Amino acid sequence: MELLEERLVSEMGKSVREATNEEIYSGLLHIVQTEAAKKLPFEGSKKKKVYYLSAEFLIGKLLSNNLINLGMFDEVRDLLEKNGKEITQIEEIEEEPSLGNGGLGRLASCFLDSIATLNLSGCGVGLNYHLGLFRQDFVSLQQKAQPNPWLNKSGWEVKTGKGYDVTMGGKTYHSTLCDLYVTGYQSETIPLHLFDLDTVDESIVHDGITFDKKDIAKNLTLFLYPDDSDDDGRKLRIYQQYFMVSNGAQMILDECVARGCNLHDLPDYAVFQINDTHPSMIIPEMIRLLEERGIGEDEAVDIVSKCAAYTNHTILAEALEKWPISYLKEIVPQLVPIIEMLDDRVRRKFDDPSVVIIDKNDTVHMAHMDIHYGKSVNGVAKLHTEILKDTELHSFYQIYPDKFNNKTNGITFRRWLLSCDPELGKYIAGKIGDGFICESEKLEDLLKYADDEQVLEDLMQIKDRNKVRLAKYLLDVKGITVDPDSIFDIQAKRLHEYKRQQMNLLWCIHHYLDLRRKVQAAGNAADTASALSGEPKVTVLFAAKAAPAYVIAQDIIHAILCLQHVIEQDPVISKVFRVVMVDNYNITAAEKLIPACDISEQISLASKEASGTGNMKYMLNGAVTLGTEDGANVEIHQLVGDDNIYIFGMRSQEVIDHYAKGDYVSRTYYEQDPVLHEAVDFLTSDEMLGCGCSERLDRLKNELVSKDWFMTFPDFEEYSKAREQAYRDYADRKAWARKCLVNIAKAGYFSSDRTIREYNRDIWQVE
Ligand code: 26Q
Repeated sequence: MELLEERLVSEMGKSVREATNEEIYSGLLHIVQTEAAKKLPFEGSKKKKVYYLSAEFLIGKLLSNNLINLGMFDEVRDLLEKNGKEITQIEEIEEEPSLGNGGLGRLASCFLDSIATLNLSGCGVGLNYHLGLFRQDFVSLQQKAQPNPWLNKSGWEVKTGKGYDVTMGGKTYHSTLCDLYVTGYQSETIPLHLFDLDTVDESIVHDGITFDKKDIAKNLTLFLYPDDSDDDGRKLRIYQQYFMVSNGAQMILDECVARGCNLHDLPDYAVFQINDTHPSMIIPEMIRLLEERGIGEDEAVDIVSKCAAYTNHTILAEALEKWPISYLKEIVPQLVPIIEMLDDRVRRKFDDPSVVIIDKNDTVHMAHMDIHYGKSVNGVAKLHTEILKDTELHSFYQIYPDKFNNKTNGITFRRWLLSCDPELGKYIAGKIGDGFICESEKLEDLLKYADDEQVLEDLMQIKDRNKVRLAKYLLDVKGITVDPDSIFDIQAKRLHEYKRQQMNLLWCIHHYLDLRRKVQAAGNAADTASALSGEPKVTVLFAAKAAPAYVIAQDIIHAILCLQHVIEQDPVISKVFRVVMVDNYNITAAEKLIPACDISEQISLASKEASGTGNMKYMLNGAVTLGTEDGANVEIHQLVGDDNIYIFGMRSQEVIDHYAKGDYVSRTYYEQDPVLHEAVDFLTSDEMLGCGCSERLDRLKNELVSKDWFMTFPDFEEYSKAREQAYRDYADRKAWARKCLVNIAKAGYFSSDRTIREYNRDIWQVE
């Protein structure tokens, strides 16, 4: 204690009591950095290393997480308290590094935590975006995207002084490399290498997030994924990707040579995990660099094919990256002959147009290159991997059955339990010991308390306090009032039609109309109060960012905000039912929402959500899932059993069959189901149009009635029934608590430590 206080005081030059929150933050940051650096492994102590290549790392705030991993959190919290300060206020100083869009980027960050925790030899490789994923504001009930700087105050980045030359579009750029330290839990630190360009100029951004997409020297690492709705945006994406992998490949070769590799034996020194196709150009780039260093073509292809491994995160066709070869000729002409050579080898071996790399329209299929020239292809949940093998990648599965494998996603329990819900973490440790933190399946020991009334009540009280904590956060930070004494039913994730926020919205409309009918039937004021007295009190929380170019997603956000507004105008109904859209969903908001959740909405159209990882976070924090048999929900269902989850809707095979036959007609449902009809019509009712934009609301209604590509109508009735059943069950506090306990106890399987052990066992084989 003395030591920490002395260090902090000497960092700040004043006592803890006198210091401002900013000064304490900086002081702690320096101490954490020093401690983290001491735990970097000695480079060269282990031969083989995994390079986790990813265009996204959704890191989240670092201070508390690092304090926990370094075993300093409690000491720091107590020291601050002793001096009249609160750790939560210090946390607020930090700007969140949002260098990712959603699931894929957050997964990459959880994986680095687990690689470090398991003391495996590895690192992350990515880009140092100056502006993270846009900040979302709501203006006139619509999403407005604003720049999201994080570097100014950060201080977490360590300039390495290293850098490489990268030639693209006829010019050579010299990179700079900064590292972030990723601390493991009571273990080593590993680096996240983020490449950058010194000439990037934040002042070119204007009017929200608009900027000159052609000025590569100024914009290369300016933004996470610029809008790729136009050609210049798409080309900038290729520049970013190549910059990332060329730097990465040069660094890998340097490091391996320094560890004693002679390049012929590169597969004994390096494995690169390709996180979706965004880093796929590492394959031709590495072949090019090996050839430049004197290795023959056949051998270079062979070496790279033994080092590369590819993870697929989506089966949505529109998200599979395909680039016109003309773009590559313009930006990375040095790779084109290599990609053509790789394609030629495929064509000579297989007489099947569905497995070529360059198709008849001169489009390059990045995933195809990964599968032919990587040693492993994995999906991210059992169902997802089966669908890849049976349908999307079936021809490849027939050629390379042994390359395909499943790695069900996981989450780090350090951030997603210990850090976001410290009270629950401590409580569990008090009951079953803290072994579960690293041996997650020990959480099952909690099951022995499944019928212990005291434990069940304790769990509910922790949840109640988390709901109060969320209510306070929403009020302080977002100016939103919610009633902690209501069911918190939450859907927080990127806005995408396949995730079906619009189906949740339709149910909310339906529920509102039902309540309104009950109030109207009651007539006078005294009766109104009793008309709603038996109703469950429910707060539906949405949080979602929509890609700026994704029009219908913006429309859905607008419709949710309009409904929120309409209900807020109704003082009677809003006592028992509220819809709240939380702005600017990010890791920080997730860490507040998840511990406070009662019902976790995981309602994607079956077959569309590769895995989901939010579903796992809610489960671990004692929420009950309301979901479809999709992604990892299937595995959650198997683990907790029918009584501890609410499953509804079409199964994946049924959905796949409908798409194959093209026989789904949404209008029929609209015409035949009066409840659905009424809810859909409300989108363009006088109340909604009174505050909303008719163009957006008309378009959304029309989209649903004439297309509904993600089949919300056929699932609507079962969804409503399951949801209403969950609300009724919630009334039995003890029975509900038991469901929460079983969910927590069974969540051990979803630790990213388990996932990373499997990657290492089956693909990486690093020490
Ligand atoms: C592709 C082409 C052009 C522009 C952008 C993209 C692009 C960008 C981001 C494609 C995909 C992404 C991100 C995908 C993603 O986050 N997928 C999610 O990955 C999670 C981790 O495996 C899964 O849990 C989710 O189910 C999956 O949706």
